[in-house]
Amino acid sequence: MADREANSFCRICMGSCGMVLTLGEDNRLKAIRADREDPQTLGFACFKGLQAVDAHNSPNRILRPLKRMPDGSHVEIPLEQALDEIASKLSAVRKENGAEAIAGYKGGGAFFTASAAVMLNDFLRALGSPKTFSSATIDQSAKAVTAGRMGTWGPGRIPNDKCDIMLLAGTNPMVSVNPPFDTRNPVKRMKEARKRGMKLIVVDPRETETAQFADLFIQPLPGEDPTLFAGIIRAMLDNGWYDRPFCDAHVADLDLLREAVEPFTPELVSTRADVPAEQIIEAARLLGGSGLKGLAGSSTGPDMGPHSNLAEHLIESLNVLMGAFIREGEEIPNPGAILPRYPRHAQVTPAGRWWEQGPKSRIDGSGMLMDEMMTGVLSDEILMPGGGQVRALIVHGGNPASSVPDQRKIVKALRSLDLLVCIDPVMSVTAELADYILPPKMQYERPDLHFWLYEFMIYRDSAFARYTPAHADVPEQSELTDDWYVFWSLARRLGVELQVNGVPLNMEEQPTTDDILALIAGNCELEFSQLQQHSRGAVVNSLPQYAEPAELGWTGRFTLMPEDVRAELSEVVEDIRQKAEDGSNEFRLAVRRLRETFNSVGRDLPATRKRQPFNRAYLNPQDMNSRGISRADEVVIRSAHGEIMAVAEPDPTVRRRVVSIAHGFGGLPDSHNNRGYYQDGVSTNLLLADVRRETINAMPRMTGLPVHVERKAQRS
Ligand SMILES: Nc1nc2c(c(=O)[nH]1)N[C@H]1C(S)=C(S)[C@@H](COP(=O)(O)OP(=O)(O)OC[C@H]3O[C@@H](n4cnc5c(=O)[nH]c(N)nc54)[C@H](O)[C@@H]3O)O[C@H]1N2
Ligand SMILES: Nc1nc2c(c(=O)[nH]1)N[C@H]1C(S)=C(S)[C@@H](COP(=O)(O)OP(=O)(O)OC[C@H]3O[C@@H](n4cnc5c(=O)[nH]c(N)nc54)[C@H](O)[C@@H]3O)O[C@H]1N2
Ligand code: SF4
Ligand SMILES: [Mo]
Repeated sequence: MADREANSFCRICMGSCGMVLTLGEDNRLKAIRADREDPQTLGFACFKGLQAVDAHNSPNRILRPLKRMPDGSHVEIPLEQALDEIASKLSAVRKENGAEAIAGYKGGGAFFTASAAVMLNDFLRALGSPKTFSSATIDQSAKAVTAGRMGTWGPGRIPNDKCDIMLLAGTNPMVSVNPPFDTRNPVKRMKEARKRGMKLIVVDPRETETAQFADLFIQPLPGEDPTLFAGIIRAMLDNGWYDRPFCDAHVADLDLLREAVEPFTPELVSTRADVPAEQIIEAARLLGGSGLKGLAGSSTGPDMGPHSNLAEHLIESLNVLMGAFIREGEEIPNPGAILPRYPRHAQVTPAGRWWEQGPKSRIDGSGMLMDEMMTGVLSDEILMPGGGQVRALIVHGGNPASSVPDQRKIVKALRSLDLLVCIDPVMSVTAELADYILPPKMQYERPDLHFWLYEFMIYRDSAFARYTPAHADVPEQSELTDDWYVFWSLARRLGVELQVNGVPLNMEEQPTTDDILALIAGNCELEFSQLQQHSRGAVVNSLPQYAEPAELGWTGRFTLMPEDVRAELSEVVEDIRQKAEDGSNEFRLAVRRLRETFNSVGRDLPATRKRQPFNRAYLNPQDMNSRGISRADEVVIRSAHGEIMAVAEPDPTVRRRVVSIAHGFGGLPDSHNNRGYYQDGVSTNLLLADVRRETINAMPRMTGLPVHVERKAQRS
């Protein structure tokens, strides 16, 4: 059999790039390229996605289930035996400590496996445990908090391609391929938007690849978003630069907002965030006073800093002030392909504060968001003795030992468990600690659907859906699992039933992955068998949907300054008062993504290692000069919590007093397996504490922290 080509799409990130695969005679992945004819991504693919051949054929890939021996080594065992043993341990934990002692954590690898994206939640719920944690709550869960405190607009925000102006804060979509900007070939979409005249404001401590397109580039100190955005809001309100009719009709408490932002004069904001005062006024004018329609969006920068929920709340308030929403009679761009359609009334659904109902964490009383508990308390949930203490953890496509702040603490917690199971294709730092590692099929070896959980964020202009069959065979001599099979077979062994999309699964006869995907796509207008025929995906429902008028007598309004938000803003005011002049020359840490890795994923691939052998500390060259630091020097970065060593790299795009360094690197701390910085890099989570968490989502502070940076003393 000669080589053959097949269409599929990448499932590493939200980009969902259309790909052309070459399968060899052995039907294994042999080559990959971006699909120029892909209707959505138009020939784009990034470095990470193009490493798929190496990833699938990697010598580092785990090919058979592993069990940890008392001496810490891992030995291969048959899958069914591993599942028997796991089931019996889970059963014992449940009997002894209750269902709540069983928890799960899921990460990117789980979210992007459509058939199993919510299986962990469903499995734990079936067992009677609310304890699903995920990477979402150490990411941008501030967005869910904001929706829950402010309220939401039924038909949604105006689409990107209708924006005359856009503000992007703390996001670099040209590299991260992440919302709020269009994820389908972002560079091309940005160039098109600029060509049709869209104005762009970028707020970032680094002059990013995205900032290079900006008309107005604001480069504040990291961690100052609440101050900066309070200042922009104040300038908008002061000058009447906002959509008054919209706000009169739909905002409950504009006066409270006005009052609360009063202290944030341009002068104060300028000093505190270290940006020119004129830029604050100019941003306010462009957003609200220029007659341009558009929106403000943010990502990890504001959502990981101090007072991240407040920062996000203020940024979203800009959208309300601009009235940046789809209005009555306008079309809903993607009303739902696999997610069900429902009527969209041009009205505000008031703040739901969902976390106030339902189970609460015994650690800090935080409730549930997005059907999950907060990862900020995961370490404590495991370490703190008492009723409900977590004793068993299933990690699905995640790497908490790498991704959770306070690395030493989470590693200590993971080590202390009675049972740790990892569903992961490689020996991640979390897998190193696991009692059982169950290696799954990799992306091109499994049938899949598009990232249906947030499909409207990817397929922005139509009800588009996409299916891919499994194109590549799994490696010879491997015993890999389908991710869902782990949950299905454990549920069966433990005598509980799983449901998919509300439909009970047959627990006697093993379903296929396609059976599960068909249930997930149960609401789709197009029959699943039809969807399977479209190798580049299809618009599955071309009936347009429009924003309907508000319901008669509807009274819901946005709340822009509820009491808890006001209290957080007062804390910021108090902070500023206490150190009125922040004249110290301390640095601040800034989160960032790298082109070549996806969090910890792909780090060990040969081409990646060549470009990013370890995570460099990017510093402004002037700061380096003034401290006698040269390129490739070792520097010590010290926070109030911890200290790491990294290699310095001059980068003029980084503003002064900032150290910009990526997470997702580093071996296990204090372990003999740790190969050291020059092999593995270092975890920035050694610098972060999991205390001083935000209220509601227990979000730790992950950017904008004060750190000290100095050249490492040379040993004589
Ligand atoms: N200090 C600091 N910490 C951070 C961040 C930060 O900016 N700074 N960012 C945070 C954010 S935004 C996030 S989202 C989290 C990421 O948190 P995680 O999702 O926990 O971390 P990843 O490193 O992305 O781990 C993904 C895991 O999935 C595995 N995997 C890859 N492909 C597959 C697959 O097909 N199937 C399965 N089952 N597994 C697969 C990978 O091998 C890897 O171990 O980190 C957070 N932590
Ligand atoms: N190549 C690549 N792509 C990825 C990932 C990856 O690891 N690599 N990770 C994926 C994941 S899990 C996520 S969540 C998304 C994240 O997507 P993005 O949020 O777009 O991630 P970044 O590219 O790091 O952009 C964050 C920006 O915030 C800036 N910043 C840092 N601190 C602050 C601050 O306090 N305030 C402000 N205003 N800005 C600040 C940084 O300089 C950086 O430019 O990316 C996804 N895509
Ligand atoms: S941007 Fe890169 S990693 Fe993301 S889907 Fe596209 S090719 Fe894959
Ligand atoms: Mo993320």
